[in-house]
Amino acid sequence: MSGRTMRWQVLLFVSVSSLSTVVGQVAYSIPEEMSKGSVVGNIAQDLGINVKRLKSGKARIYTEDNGKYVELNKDRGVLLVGERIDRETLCGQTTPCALHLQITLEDPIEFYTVTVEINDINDNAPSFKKDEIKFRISESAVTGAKFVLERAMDPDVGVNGLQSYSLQPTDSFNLKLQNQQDGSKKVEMVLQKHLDREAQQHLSLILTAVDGGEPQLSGTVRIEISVLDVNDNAPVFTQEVYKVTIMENAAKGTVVTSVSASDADHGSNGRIKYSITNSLDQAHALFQINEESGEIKLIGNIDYENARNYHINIRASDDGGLTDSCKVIVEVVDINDNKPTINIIMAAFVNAEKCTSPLDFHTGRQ
Ligand SMILES: [Ca+2]
Ligand SMILES: [Ca+2]
Ligand SMILES: [Ca+2]
Ligand SMILES: [Ca+2]
Repeated sequence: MSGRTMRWQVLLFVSVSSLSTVVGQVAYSIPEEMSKGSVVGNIAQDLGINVKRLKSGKARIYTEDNGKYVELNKDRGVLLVGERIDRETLCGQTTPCALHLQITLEDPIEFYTVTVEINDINDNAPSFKKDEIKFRISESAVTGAKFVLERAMDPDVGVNGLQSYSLQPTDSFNLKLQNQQDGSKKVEMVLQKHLDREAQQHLSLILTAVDGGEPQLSGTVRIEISVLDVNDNAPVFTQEVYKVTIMENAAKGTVVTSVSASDADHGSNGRIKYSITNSLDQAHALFQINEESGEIKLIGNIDYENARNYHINIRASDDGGLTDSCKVIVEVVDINDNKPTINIIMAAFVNAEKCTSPLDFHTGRQ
């Protein structure tokens, strides 16, 4: 038996009834969880009864609920703990918690009442039903938004019961506790600053509940937050202007260049489609862009004598309708195809290889 468990108090009241039957009562106070056989009190001494009288009077002990928590040792004249007493099982949240016993003697009949108050010890830590609470919170959630958390339970009473909570870390969420009518607390976390999925997709917090016992006990639950995406980023091209050159005799299907934009959002919010937005010139007739890859191909015939450059306006759009634009400047490189003398020389060169006439070459080029 520890020093602590010896600190019980004894209250004694003895009175004499008008029927000459000695009626006495005694009250003890012990902590819960004392081991079987621990002394509750020296009942013979406290009631002023000789130990021999306990035996000759066939002293018997009764309890309201027939429990065997306390037993009478007639040889020693003491009350002993009959089985371990768990205050939480016996009384729940009710205080004070007490066992009510009667001791009877025969020849002559005597009747005593004994009250054993069971004091709480801090033998339960606050606990949560689950190990983990999951939230899915949009990155567009406004600051001040509240999220109800689970409450902890601590079956002990008074200071040994649940006292307070804390939440870590505190950079994104603060803890808000609100007293309820039933004496418990409503536990909420309040968003303190905007979430940004692009910066942090997942947050882990720890909610801790503590009691006020000595030593203090605590319980924790993990709070796992998945930040849901909203379309808050527009596509961004890697360059505002792309400059390329192309030979005026380039064949249809020639890849002119590729443009590229990126979008920090997730899924369809970050899926980019490219398009040519020119409306007044020939760009649509001459160039085609792959809407998925951004690759630009030549689909018509270009002629240096018609246009020395083309400005292709390109738009990148995500599925949410946010856009960016860039310009592709295509410089056409002259290959001197209108100078007959050179044509004749070239034709002669070609003829030497292909055995065709200069006239054929000119006809063939058109
Ligand atoms: Ca307890
Ligand atoms: Ca406790
Ligand atoms: Ca986006
Ligand atoms: Ca986003």
